[in-house]
Order: sequence, then C-alpha cells, then structure tokens
Amino acid sequence: MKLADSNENMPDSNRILHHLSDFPALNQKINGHQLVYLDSAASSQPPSCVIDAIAEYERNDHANVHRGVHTLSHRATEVYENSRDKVVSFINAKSRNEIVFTRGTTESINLIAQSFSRSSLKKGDKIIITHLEHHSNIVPWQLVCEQTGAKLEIAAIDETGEVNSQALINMLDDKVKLLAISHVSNALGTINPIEKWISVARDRHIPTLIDGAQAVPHMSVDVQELDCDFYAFSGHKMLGPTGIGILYGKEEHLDKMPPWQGGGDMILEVRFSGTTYNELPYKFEAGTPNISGAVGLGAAISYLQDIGMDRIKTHEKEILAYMTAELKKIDGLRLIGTAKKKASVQSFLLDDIHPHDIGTILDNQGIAIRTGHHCAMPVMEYFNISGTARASLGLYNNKTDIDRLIESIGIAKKIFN
Ligand code: 7TS
Repeated sequence: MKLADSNENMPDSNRILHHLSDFPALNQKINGHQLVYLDSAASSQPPSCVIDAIAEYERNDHANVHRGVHTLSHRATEVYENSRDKVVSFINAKSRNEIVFTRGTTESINLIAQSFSRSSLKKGDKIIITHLEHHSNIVPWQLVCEQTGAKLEIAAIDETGEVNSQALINMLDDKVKLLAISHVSNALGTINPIEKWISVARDRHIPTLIDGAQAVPHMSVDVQELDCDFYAFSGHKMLGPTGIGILYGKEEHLDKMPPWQGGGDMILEVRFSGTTYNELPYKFEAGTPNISGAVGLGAAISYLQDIGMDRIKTHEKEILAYMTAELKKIDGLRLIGTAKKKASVQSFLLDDIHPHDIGTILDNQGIAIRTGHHCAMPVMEYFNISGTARASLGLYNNKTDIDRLIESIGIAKKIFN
C-alpha cells in the first residue's frame, strides 16, 4: 500500500478513497447491490496486506513461539515479537514489557478484573464505570465485586449521551480503587473526556483502565500522554483479525500483579514444590498464543500508520458529519447519541419501525448496519428503547456510501408507510 505521490494535494477524504481497492471484501455485491459496509464498530474489514501477511506466515513460517531451536520456530517468534514492537510504537508505550497479547478487549478487561482488582479489592471498596459502557466493561466488574464484596458505581449520562463529567469526578473518593471507562462509546459514539478524568484520578491516586476498542481505529492514542494505567483494545476493530487484542499496562502494575491464567510460556520453573513465573509480558501470556493473529495485527498497524491516524480521523469526522446531517433531514428519524464530540458511530430509530426490520431492508439493498442493543443494554434502558439501528464508519467509507444509506432508509420508510 502506497499513497500515490500525485495525490499529495488532494483533500484527505479523496486521498483515503484511493485505498478502497485495498479491501477485497468491500468489492462485492450483496443481494444484487454493491456492498456498503457500515458496521465497522462491530468488526472492520481487513485490507489485503493483512490477509497476505497472515497467509504468508501460515505458508512459510508457521511454528510455535519461544520454544524451538529450529528455524521456523525462530521465524515465528520473530514475527510475533515484531508485532509487539509495532504495538509499542502505535500507542507509544514505554516498553514492550507493557504490551500483553490477549484475545481482545474483553479478555484484556477480564485480566485486569481477575488479576489486578481481585487480588487487592476489599469489602467496601468501589469501582467506577459510566452508564455508557459495553457489557465487557460492566460484567467483569460485577463478577469481581461479587467475589470481593466491592461495589460497582455508575456515572450518569444525559439525553445527548454525554457523561455528567463533574458528577463522575465527585464520585472519585478514597474508597475508589479503579476508574474503568470507555474512550469512545460503541452504541452512541460519544468521545469521553478521558484526559481530564485520568488527570483527576491520578491526583487522587486512583488507577484508570480505558476501554479503547472504539477509539484506537479512529484516532491516534498515546498512552504516555494520557497517563492511564491500563488501556485495552481489539485487533478486529482496527483492520486486523479476530481473536487478537492488546492489554497495555504500566510496568509497575503488571510487575506486581499475580498471573491470571497458568500454563506454558508464563513460567520460569515448575516444580511440585512451587512455580516461578516468567518475566513481563510473558507472565500474562499462558499457552500457545494467537501467532497469526499477532502477525495480522502488526500488518494492520503498519497500514494505519502509513496512512496516518490524524488523516483517518479527519476523513471520518467529515463523513460522520455528513451522515448525521443527512439522517437529520429524514422525517420521523430520531438520532440516538448527539454528544458534542463523537467518533464513527450514529445510532438512530425510524418512525416506529423495529430496528431489525430496518436492518433487514437495508441488507436487501446491500447496506450492512448493526441493529439491537449493541452489547450496551444499560444505554438502551436509559433511552427506554430495546435497541437502535447503528451505522458505523471505517476509513474506507465515503459520502457515496452515506447517500446509499439515506436512499435505502427512504425505501424502508416507503415499505412501512
Ligand atoms: N468495548 C467496546 C467499547 C466495544 O465496542 C466492544 C465491541 C468491546 C469492548 C468488546 O470487544 P471484543 O473485541 O472483545 O468483542 N463492540 C461491538 C459492537 O459495538 N458491536 O459488536 C461488537
């Protein structure tokens, strides 16, 4: 993938469109119509370079990591560890010891809940989350609260989908042992002011965990600048494969945390009299890891970095603004999630049509959106609805995609009225 030199003076949106041919899955017809993929918040489409990197690894280098003296094992170890280095640079971690490969955001958060939190929480301690969270930043805390007697407290949102920032800050008292918050809401697209919250939490000696699943694909993230303690994200939402994700953690925490899962690779010595654990980050990577997934994630990072996260952000911001403006023009359409700062996502309802019916009619027109509660049932409960239709963007979307969406919503309206 290369940016054509002759396009250096094009507006960002046009330059990014240059990469459309990099995404093979987008080049197909669904139900007789050119596919318009507006479900990247659920999972993004991988570019050819990611698919090729995985195929090349499987064809030539497949072996287990960290344990063989033979050439293929060395190669597998090298590509796996190279990907870790790419993650270090992508989020500007201080060291590769801070980057743990996991199955995804969900596993990263569960790791923190079961290692960092479970080993230190006492009855009466508190964990704070917001009303905006994905289930994977709710249920792990409910579990660990049941296990320890700690309490989960929820920072409220308003009808635009913004968290009441001052109320959240007021909740951060000396009983709070973790602030676990999404960077960007998957159901509403709200970008939370995490910089401010992290800074207040830091002043009050409260560690912070950021669920960055919906942020990392759309904007540059610098964990040192944020100064968060933990940051979690998934490969498959940032053009990479499924089954691979990252837990970033400050070394001072990871060092002290007990292992979460036991098995091969996470140990130095195993005896029946006792076991000693491997150094970071391997202490948290028990068993044979998802090597091809890491390779694919590394290729995705290179692809994103080649284009530039700031350019991606600018492009998506323009498309999101266009989509929101066009949706607003539709009679009977209600936007759910109208925060001032948003990324990538627009949820909506149309007249009294069930979101699943909208999704089905759109699919008949070749448009892929997600419908339902988006694993954010408390958000739906707040708005007193069972679900929404949600269009979400990736860097490969353009205004023509939005025009097709709007046209198809018009068709849905006609069918139902
Ligand atoms: N956190 C957020 C904010 C998410 O959006 C998601 C997935 C997760 C955590 C879990 O990520 P996983 O890769 O471990 O599954 N969100 C969605 C979605 O919006 N539609 O499908 C999955």
